[in-house]
Amino acid sequence: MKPFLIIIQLFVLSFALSAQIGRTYPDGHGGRVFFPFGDISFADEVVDFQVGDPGPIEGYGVPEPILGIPDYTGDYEKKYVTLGYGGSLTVKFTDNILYDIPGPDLYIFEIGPDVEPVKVYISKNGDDWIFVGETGGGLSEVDITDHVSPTDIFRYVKIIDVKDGKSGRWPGADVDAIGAIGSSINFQLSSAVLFDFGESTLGEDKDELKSIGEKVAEINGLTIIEGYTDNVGSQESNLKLSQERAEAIKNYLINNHDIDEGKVKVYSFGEKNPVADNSTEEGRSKNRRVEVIVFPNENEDSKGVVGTWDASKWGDLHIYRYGNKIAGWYESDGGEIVGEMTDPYTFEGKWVENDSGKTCDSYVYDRNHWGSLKLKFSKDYSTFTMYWGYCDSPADEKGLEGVKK
Ligand SMILES: [Ca+2]
Ligand SMILES: [Ca+2]
Ligand SMILES: [Ca+2]
Repeated sequence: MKPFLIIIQLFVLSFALSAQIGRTYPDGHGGRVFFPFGDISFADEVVDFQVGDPGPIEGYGVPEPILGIPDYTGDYEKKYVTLGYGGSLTVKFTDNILYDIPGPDLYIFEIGPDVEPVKVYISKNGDDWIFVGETGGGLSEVDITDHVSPTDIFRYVKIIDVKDGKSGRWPGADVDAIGAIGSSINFQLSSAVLFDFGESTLGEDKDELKSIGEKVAEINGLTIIEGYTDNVGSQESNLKLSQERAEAIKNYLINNHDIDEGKVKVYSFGEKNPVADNSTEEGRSKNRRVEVIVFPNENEDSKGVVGTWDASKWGDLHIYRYGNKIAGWYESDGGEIVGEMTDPYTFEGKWVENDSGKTCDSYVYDRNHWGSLKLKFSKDYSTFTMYWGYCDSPADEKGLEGVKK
């Protein structure tokens, strides 16, 4: 029985890690957009929806299809929300956050032939809103740089239809998904599991904390620990308790995992920014929490791989990077690459296509045409040589040469 159990464990581990690897998603208009943290980058909860007037035909004025990864493939699938004329929708990120990175930070996946404009607002707490721009006319990405401070963390996005398209059966903007390109992981820890009521000494159950510690150590970047309480007791005692609990988590992490104390910052918020209703016991329990946000460690090596490459029969290959994680896409057959830099000049990972001519037994990114891929870059990053294989076989077949454009 033992070998069997080990196999299961390895499978679960590799699946959990791959869910965080950056990848590109179709933008609905023929291109692709890279999200450094992959599937978790997208909105997780609908907070508020005010359908516009006139509204869409029945079945399309429902907000939930906007959550998760962009999944609209065409026709009459109900995988998007139609806002209606002047409608507004507020979503929240829970397993990730939005922050400012170089370039665009937020992407609104609008579908349909006409890109109908929406005004975009962001918020830290769901109450105070910052206007960050308007999409439309082919522009779906928003750069929040001019409106925020570098270390600000946002969890809410609101879009409001600007009343451009009134006619037809789908008035207002049609939105498939909202994603944070400038994103990072947000771990939520329940105080009920970690601490006795009103206490700030860690209890016995540390399983969840241990697994978070391993991930924080692996990502190895700036880590922010935020403490929160419910609204029972004085503001002052709640601030103190949330500070002590956040400190307890910090001490556990730096004492038990390979995490540099200088990279960990602690903030206490007391009863501010509740995630649930404080008038019920269930809600108060959810509000008693510690959130751990870890920013990726930017690796300055191998910057030269980023950009557009002329990859002969693959067409243009677009490569994006975040830390050591690499993702990209190429023009032929819906091609996509994903993997990491194993040294400053070597990419190792996978290619995925719609129909490569050979079908694999398993799936990568929902497709069973894939294989192994290695790109060896020249020292000045002007060219690369590709090595590849089908499915699980090693990348030992010499393939095309790429030239930086
Ligand atoms: Ca998410
Ligand atoms: Ca930015
Ligand atoms: Ca959708």
